[in-house]
Amino acid sequence: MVWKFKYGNPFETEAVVGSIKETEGNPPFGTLSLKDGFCYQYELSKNDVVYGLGEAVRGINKRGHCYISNASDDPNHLESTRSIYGAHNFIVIAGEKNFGLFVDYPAKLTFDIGYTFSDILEISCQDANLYLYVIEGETPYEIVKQFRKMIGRSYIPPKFAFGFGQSRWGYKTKEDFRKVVGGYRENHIPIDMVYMDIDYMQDFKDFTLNEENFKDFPAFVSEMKEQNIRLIPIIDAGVKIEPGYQVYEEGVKNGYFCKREDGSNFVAAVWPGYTHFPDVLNPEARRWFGDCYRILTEQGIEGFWNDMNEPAIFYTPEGMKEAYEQMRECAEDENGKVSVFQVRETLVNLQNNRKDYEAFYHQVDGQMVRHDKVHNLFGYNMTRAAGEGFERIDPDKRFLLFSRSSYIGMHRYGGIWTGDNKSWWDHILLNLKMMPSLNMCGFLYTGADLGGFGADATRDLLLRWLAFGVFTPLMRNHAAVDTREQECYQFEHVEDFRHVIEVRYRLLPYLYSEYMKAAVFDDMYFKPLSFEYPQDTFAPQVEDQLMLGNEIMIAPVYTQNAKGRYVYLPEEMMFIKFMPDGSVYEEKLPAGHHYVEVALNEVPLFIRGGKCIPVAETAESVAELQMDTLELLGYSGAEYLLYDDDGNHKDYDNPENMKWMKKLS
Ligand code: MIG
Repeated sequence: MVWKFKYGNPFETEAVVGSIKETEGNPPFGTLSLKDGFCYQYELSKNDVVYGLGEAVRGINKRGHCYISNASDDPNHLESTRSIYGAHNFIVIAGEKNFGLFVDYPAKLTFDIGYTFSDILEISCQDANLYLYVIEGETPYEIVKQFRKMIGRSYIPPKFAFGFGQSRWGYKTKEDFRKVVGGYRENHIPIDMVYMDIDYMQDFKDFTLNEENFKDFPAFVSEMKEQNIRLIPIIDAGVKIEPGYQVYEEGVKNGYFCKREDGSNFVAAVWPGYTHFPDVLNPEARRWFGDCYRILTEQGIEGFWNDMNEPAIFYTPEGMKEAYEQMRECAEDENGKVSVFQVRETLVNLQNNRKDYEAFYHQVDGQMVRHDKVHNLFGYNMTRAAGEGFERIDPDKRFLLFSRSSYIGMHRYGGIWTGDNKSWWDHILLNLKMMPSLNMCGFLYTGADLGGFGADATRDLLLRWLAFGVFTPLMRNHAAVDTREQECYQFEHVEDFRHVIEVRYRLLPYLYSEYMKAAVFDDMYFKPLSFEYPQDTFAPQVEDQLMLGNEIMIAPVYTQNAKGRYVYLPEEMMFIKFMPDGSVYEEKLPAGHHYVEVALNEVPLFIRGGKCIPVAETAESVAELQMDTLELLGYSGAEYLLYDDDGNHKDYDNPENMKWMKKLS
């Protein structure tokens, strides 16, 4: 059962597909006030759990803190951080009553989930112009499935995107890329993708290539493809202001950039220096920006990552002018009236300043819409631009696409990566907790920067993180410039890394099959334990284990120097470890609490009672995977429904993609 309420004059975000009849009046649960903006309250019962919010810090159970939907380029993902890149306004209350709430509102929105008062859930925002959806269901899992039907099928990447990828901010030349590919191929560590960060561009101009370093780029793309490597370039939101640069000229000529109130093009500094933002909320401009991707697809590129699309702003000329004035005042000031600290504050606040977001406009249906009113839709529509562009470029082909910023609705066009985490043990756990929440909001193709983006990775951290990353649809090692090099071959005993990544490829038929079933049937790939075991009293408290697909549970090790971990089994399961010598350790464990030993170079998982999973022989790339020599692991007599297809086309609903397999002994 779904209720849709309309308050004021909402902006059409197109998060929800298809039409749902509107209901008049008040939501069936909780209380609503429209006096001072929008304020919804619900009194939580003692044991109620609150799920959702997609990309956010803290637990799978979101109760006990305050979160703000306000797409932000913030590289500090701390417990106290209230906003990061995504704005995913969907929560599920589970307990006394079970219901979901989706607040379709593209500006700043606050979720106070038992923060101010421990039993009060309060959702509030300034303008009461929004749609509120209330979804009732038997269980939180049922509610999520209903919601997922409302928002449309999740994005499906090509199969190669389920391979392993290496990235680093700082690769500049063909030689840099060849070195990375060589490092993997020579050590026989499987890999399918190498990511190109901003340094491949000429002066950080979107859809250009550095003229000196990437002469004859199509030949280089083929050279890589011959080794089963896809190059995946980054695209940033800001288009460099530079007369003569084609993308800039076209945007200016056609009025496709975001405008100031006076109609001039809004200017913001990002990596290229001063840029304009493509007005991706305007369908015509979106079409144009999407078509720009063709410049690279025509050279053989099959995947992209969209960055800086909150959109991030380093500073604007207006902000800079004020800051200079203050600096001058401070320098000339003899009575200490302007403190240096005040100046420092001003300089820090140049970045991602609210004032700047209030100073530009989008053109939607002939109306000028002030950016801050629709702020959370920028990354969504930049990625939608690309996704719609690919449909025109080649309607039968799947492209790899993921974004940093997002809003619900974007899940139909691309995946996301979770942005600038750190090489911290805590962030392995944060990575794990975000995954099911993201799945609830439709984002299935997701993953974190494995090994951590900021700070220096250690060998053990990377190994443990990869042993979790084996299971995330997007499996990418990425790091920031000036951090310790963390490509797998940079560490001693490379064979351990080879083994862990080989397990990814061995499991790929299963992981791909479960991903595809989740996408095609609007289901979840990662689930909290409580979704599978709604009657279990411990399950809702488990925050460091996940159900994956219908057959397995995962429980990664995420503490340094640990030799294993405690794990909770809601039912009997088969404990599996992929051992470094290629063998598989199996042990049936009864329901309950256990301590399991897991060495740094082993990959653990648990097969649910009576189930089995397909496992392949390892391969060095997805293209080399043998699908005709699959073996089944798990309980004898168990059956498994395998989904498979060619991985490139969109024939998802063909019944021939599914076949039953049976484990005989
Ligand atoms: O201001 O392109 O999150 O993955 O390496 C930093 C450089 C810009 C932020 C992305 C990160 C990427 C980096 N980018």
